[in-house]
Parts: sequence; structure tokens; C-alpha cells
Amino acid sequence: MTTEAILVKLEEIKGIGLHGLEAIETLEYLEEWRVAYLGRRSQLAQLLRGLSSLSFEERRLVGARANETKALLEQSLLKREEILKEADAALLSTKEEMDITLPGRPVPLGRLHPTTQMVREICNAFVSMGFQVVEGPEVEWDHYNFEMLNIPKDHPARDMWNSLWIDYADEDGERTMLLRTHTSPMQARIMEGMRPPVRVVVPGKCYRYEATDATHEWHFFQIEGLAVDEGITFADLKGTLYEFARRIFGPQRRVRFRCDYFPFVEPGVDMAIDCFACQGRGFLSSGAEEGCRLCRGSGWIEIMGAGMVHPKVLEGVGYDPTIYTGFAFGLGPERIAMLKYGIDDIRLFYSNDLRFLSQF
Ligand code: FA5
Repeated sequence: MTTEAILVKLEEIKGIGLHGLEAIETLEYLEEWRVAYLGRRSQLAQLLRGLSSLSFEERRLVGARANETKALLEQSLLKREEILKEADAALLSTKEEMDITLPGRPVPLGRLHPTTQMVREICNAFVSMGFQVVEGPEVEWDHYNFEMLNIPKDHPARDMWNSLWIDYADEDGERTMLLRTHTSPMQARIMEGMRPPVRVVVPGKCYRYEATDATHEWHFFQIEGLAVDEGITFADLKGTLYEFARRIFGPQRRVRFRCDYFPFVEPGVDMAIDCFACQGRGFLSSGAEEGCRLCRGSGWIEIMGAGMVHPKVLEGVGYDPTIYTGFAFGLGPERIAMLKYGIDDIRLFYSNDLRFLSQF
């Protein structure tokens, strides 16, 4: 082939190629065009391979022109590819238009367990009165659960707490470890570890070997409170617990303290609030035959045990009871939540029923 003929052929390839490229509307055909005009078997590639038969001068002229043609075709290919991709993207976005009137998909939300919410609310009430929050072990020694609380072995008061013992015995064959039956063992643990003034609340799980019913679980939470310092009196106990009742149940609440027995306090009391269903009247409407179901007609609802820390408990941890005095209390947050939210069965808290749990 002469130089002239090759140059004409190059012009022809360029012209037809560019014309064809303009007509291509899809990326798929673009690839076919690339193979046809720039591939190894394309006319252009064959022309370039045939240059070896030309003289040096002719090769320089034709080679330069062939390279220009190739570069032009390559650039035009890239440009066309860009245009087609943009057009594709624009088409896709119109096809996938978002309908903002469609309702969103619900996202299942987790939340805190009602007991946890109640525990936090109660602890916060005491924290705002200057108490610290402390936690302790659920598997406890007999020593702390009973002995340090003035409940020696064979003391009849042990029957107040039906215990779940751990299968572990000391060298005398005595079972000495149990699931704590209340949070009171933390009283001794805390006092052993610090000097007065002490002001703590201890939330935590407790276990009792008991049949369950609407107000009793075999595992439940308690919140223990302990305040020890010089000159603490029963008036401090009353004032603190009265303020607590007002914060949790509202400013209208009245409180009542009656004698009760716990071996680790003296005097011991149970604290009750006036029933907020019947406003302490014992019946819901005047003339009603049936008494209020919440307080069983008494007008009062017991919410916790409390008392002045027994001198023997103070002595046991090395505090001088002639200098230091204190008060302690223990309450059940599930029972408080039941009162506050009208829940009629404590077993609902631990039955994992979403219909109940999702109400809180
Ligand atoms: C005690 O456990 C004492 N440690 C409380 C105490 C602390 C008294 C400090 C004096 C000074 P009691 O057994 O009454 O007391 O339990 C206290 C609270 O725990 C109860 O008022 C109740 O709210 C809750 N409670 C007790 N047993 C159960 C149970 N089986 N299920 C759910 N809550 C319970």
C-alpha cells in the first residue's frame, strides 16, 4: 500500500469511526465500537503493523498521522463514555424518585426495664439528698447476710428470710455462702471500709426461697439506705424518708411509721404512705360498700422497713455506738413501681412479656 493510500485510509477510519461513535446510545455498544476501532484486530492496528514495509521517511510521516488518529479516537471514546454514563445516572434518578408521602418503616426501639427505671428514679431522689450509690455482691457470706446484722446462727429471725444456699461448706461442714436475701449485708461491708460520715444507697438483686404470688417474687430488687454520723436521730430518718415519699409519690403524701422488728435496727419501723387511690380514706367513694382495693381499706400502704442502726451492728464494724448513730432502710422498687403505675402482679416484671414491658 502506498503512503498516499494509507493516509487516505486513516482519514476514512477517522471519519467513519467518529461518525459511528456519535450515533452510539448505550455503554454496551460503546465497547463494541472500541473493539472495532481500537482493538488489536481493528483496521487501524493492521495499518500500523504494515508500516514496517515503508521507508524511514514515509514511516515517520504515516506513523505520526496514525498515532494522531488513534489518540483522537481514544479521547473521543472517553468523552462519549462520560456523556452516556451521565445520561444513565440521570435516567436512574428519575426512575427511582423517592415518594416522601410513604410512611416510614418502624424501627424497633429498646428501652430500660421498668425495674431499672424505678431503681434509677429512687436512687436519684436519694442522690439529690446527698447519698452515694454503691453496689455489692449477690452471692454473699452468711457472715454478712446474717451474723454482722445481729442475726447469729439458730436465731429465730433467720426464718424471716428463706435462703437459697450455695452448695459449698467450710471445714466444719457448715454452709456459709448464699444468694443474698436482702441488700442489708452491704451495711456492714460499707462501714468496714470507711469512717463516718456514711450516706449510701445500695440497689441490687435479692433472692428468697419463697413461693411466688402477686406481690412476691423469688428474685427481686431492693434498695438499701444507710446514714451514720455523730448525732443522727430518728428525726433524720423520718425527715429523709418523708422527703423521699414526696419526691416519688407527689407532694400531697402523708407518711406513717409503726413499730416493726428487724434484728439489725433498734427501734425498727415499717413506713407507710397514705393510699393515693382513696386519699387515705379506705374507700373510693362516700357510701361505697367495698373498701379501697389498693390499701385493702386501711388507708395506708406499707413501702419499706427501716430503723436506727443497732449498737451491736456499729460495734461489729468498729464504730463506737456512744459516738455514732445512724439509720437504715430497705425498700422494694418493684413494689413501689406497682403502686405508682397500678401494676397488679409482680411476676409481670420478669416474665419477658413485651405487651407489659413496652408500656414503660
Ligand atoms: C428486709 O429485707 C430488710 N433488710 C429491710 C430493712 C433494711 C429493714 C434496713 C431495716 C433496716 P423485708 O423482708 O421487709 O425487709 O423486705 C424489704 C422490702 O423488700 C419489702 O418492703 C418489699 O418491698 C421488698 N420485698 C421483700 N420480699 C419480697 C419479695 N418476695 N418479692 C418482692 N419484693 C420483696
